[in-house]
Amino acid sequence: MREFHSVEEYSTASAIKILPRLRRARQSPNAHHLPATTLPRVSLRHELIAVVGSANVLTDPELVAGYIVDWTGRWHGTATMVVRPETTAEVAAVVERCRDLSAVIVPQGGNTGLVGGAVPAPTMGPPVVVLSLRRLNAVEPVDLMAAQVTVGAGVTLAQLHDNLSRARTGLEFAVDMASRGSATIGGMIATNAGGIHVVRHGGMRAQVSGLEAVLADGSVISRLDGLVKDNTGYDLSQLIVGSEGTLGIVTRARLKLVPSLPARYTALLALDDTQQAVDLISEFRRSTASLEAAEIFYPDGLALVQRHAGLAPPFPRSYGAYLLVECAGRDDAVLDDLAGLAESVGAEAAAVGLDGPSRQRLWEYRERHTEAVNALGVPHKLDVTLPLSHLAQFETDVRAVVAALEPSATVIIWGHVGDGNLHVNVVGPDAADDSIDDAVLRLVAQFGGSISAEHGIGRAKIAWLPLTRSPAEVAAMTAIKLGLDPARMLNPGVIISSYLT
Ligand code: 2HG
Ligand code: ZN
Repeated sequence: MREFHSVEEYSTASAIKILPRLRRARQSPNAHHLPATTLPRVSLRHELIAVVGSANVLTDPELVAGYIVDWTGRWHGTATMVVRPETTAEVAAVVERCRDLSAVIVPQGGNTGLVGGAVPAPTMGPPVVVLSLRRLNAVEPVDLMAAQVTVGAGVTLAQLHDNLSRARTGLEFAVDMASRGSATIGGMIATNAGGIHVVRHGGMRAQVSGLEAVLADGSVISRLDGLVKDNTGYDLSQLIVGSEGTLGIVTRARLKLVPSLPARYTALLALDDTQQAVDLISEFRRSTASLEAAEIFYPDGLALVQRHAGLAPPFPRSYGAYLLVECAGRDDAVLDDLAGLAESVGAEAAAVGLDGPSRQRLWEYRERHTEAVNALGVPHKLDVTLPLSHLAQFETDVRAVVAALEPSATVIIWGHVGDGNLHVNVVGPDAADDSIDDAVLRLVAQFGGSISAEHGIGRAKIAWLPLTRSPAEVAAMTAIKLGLDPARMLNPGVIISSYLT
């Protein structure tokens, strides 16, 4: 492997001049229909203080501010207060008090979501309580026999990874992603988060053995027994996975673990285009079991990340597309897998990370895209999946579609190529202007794709749900929502549009 050059060989690029962030209000197309309550806010506040204590009911606008705007700045709203319970019983009591006083609840984990699903809408009639789950942050001892662990909803992904690595059980949690430091397990379950290992292990849904959740009537469902087989009616845990806080509030989860794989190597391959990446990965997947991640990005995104993060270029010249591949296994046989792939593109077009720091340097080119784009302005984020057979054509066409509508827009694309999942980020159009979103999502539907791969529907994509879900499916989802939450108290205006009810 020594003939492949390392990433440190090239000089450091200068830092990007960061443009000021646009922070404009965006009107929600989905006004809430509950009648405004006449009860004074103060009684709701007193009721909630009685449950969680005054230190955990926030009404000071400065303290509330961080809970009512999302990370991109595109989604923000108003809240009467933020409440921070510590236990499932407290969450249930908060839900009951809110129900009795006709307040609505916006559940929130690490607030790293990208579709506005964890922050309130700008205008809601009734009092709005942001219910932060971050204090439910216990990691219980690993169940070695079952290879499972039970954690609180507020545990961050990084906390879980660190905890498992310190426990030295030989087990790890399969899901990983760039927002690991802040994203919470509860939020990741609510959005059915994907991340970088879906190609091997699946997303959050595949890792959830069962969960505990508080429903809109304050009742608690708890499926934390860890049974591998359980055919006793509807799988309520899986119904709540991906429901974005609209059916129940996740408080704890029992997660499946996978064996840690000590041999782990990463390669960055410089390619001509998306089709070459799709072809390489499809063939590689057929011939090896060690593929752990297959990520794609493009020269414009790479240049942006280099300037933003002050990183040296990975190759002496620019290429049409970059494929980051990680393989993991029990021994160095996985290095042969990766070496074969690298050799197929030629030594000059492959950089290999053989140890932690060099792998990390390669991952930075990929993982720092989100922050680099955010530094340009408030992005339109379009997380989409396509059939692999159409991915390359979509990547070409989507650039043309955006350029035709908004020639001055900056389009940066990256994603999880092994999953057919691209993150189309568009900076330039006003945050309230949906015409780019509309054109991109219609193109996705034409190609037989899905308008959300791993980020969810939230408030951002509600208008386009019928593009890729049939009327019968939307009606069934609405019936489930109204069956479990007839007053539409849990995260109103997310996933299910209020005009359908
Ligand atoms: C990623 O894969 C995340 O980097 C975020 O899903 C994508 O910022 C985005 O658009
Ligand atoms: Zn992603």
